[in-house]
Amino acid sequence: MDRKFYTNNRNNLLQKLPQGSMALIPSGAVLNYSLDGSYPFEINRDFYYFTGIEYQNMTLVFMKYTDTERVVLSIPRVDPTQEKWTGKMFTKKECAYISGIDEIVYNDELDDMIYSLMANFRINTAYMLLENTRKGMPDTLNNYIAHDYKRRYPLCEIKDLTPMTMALRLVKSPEEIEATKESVRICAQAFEHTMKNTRPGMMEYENAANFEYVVRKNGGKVAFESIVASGKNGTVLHYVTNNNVMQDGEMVLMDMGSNVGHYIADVTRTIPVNGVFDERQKEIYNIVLAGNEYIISVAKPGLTTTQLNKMLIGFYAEKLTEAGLIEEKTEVGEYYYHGVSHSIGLNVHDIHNKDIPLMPGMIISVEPGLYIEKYSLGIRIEDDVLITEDGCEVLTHMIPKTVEDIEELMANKEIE
Ligand SMILES: [Mn+2]
Repeated sequence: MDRKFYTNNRNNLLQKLPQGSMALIPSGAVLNYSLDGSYPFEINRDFYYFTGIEYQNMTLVFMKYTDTERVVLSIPRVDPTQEKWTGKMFTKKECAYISGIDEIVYNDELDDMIYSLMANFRINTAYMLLENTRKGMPDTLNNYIAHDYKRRYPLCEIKDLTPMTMALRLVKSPEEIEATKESVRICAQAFEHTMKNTRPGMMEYENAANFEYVVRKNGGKVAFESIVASGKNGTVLHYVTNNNVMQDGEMVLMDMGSNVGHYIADVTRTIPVNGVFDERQKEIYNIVLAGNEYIISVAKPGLTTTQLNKMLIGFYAEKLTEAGLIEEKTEVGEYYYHGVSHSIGLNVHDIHNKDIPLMPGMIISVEPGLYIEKYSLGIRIEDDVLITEDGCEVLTHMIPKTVEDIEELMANKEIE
């Protein structure tokens, strides 16, 4: 993306901010898990959306007061000692070049700048990224910063910025759609390589490694911990241990994603470990596939993902009754227990509200599944679709998903 994209995004947010307010978006920090070992750094996706810069300990500040609209980027001073350990740090000039922001200050100058605005009552509301914390876990960095502001500026009201950034990020620009298509292209190649090289006796993690190999070789990263779940493991929605042997006669569910330039493809395919479906597998698989195709055929602007999910449940009620798996329509929940769609973008589960009507330019997953423990069978088929003016376009169409196409692909195995 070039800096026009980021500048445009910032202007859109400035328009939404009320007079007398500021918005504060930290880029994130490197967090330790033990001793001096740190978790891999993940840039805050809102920060990235407005700057294109990937570096810790920066803060983006929007200010709007008395006919003034300002965007200030605060960055750490270049520290030559630290550079010897962790590499070159960004200069002001480099940050300006990437983001198009011209007002850049150092972190030790930011507090005074904000203090003077607050002291003059120019700012009465601060929008921050307020996050849900997991039960029993310490507060997140962003919530900590919000509390700190509340303590230092008790007269300033703290509000959640997320609804405003969500409204912008939900609908993808043409550049973002192109970036997603590039991620899909690499994801598709990685899936094809993995599917071709699946055989009985291999470990689930070998499939994850095959997928990751292709993604990384093409300059991407995996978007989330790969799920490779064979046999009954497939009935656990987020099974990530991936340490079982894939047995002859089982199906293996693979929910894996690529992150290329931070745009994400999130795909699930479920295939027979030995390359050929048996009759029962084929029957259940084709119900899920029909559900996937049905939701793709109805998805269009105006519907919500809650409505799509209800339509899928109605569809399943009929098909599962026909298949003799349920007697009452209410029993669908026995075999299908998640939502059919989520928004996709810079985050795998991008910011989204299930009751917002779909709009052209949104990218969502379509991922029906059926999980039947008594058959040791978990099947999910997930595509990524772009909502268009009157329907949707399947971005992940090139990744085989019919019984015939999967069997044909797997018959041309690369390894013995
Ligand atoms: Mn998904």
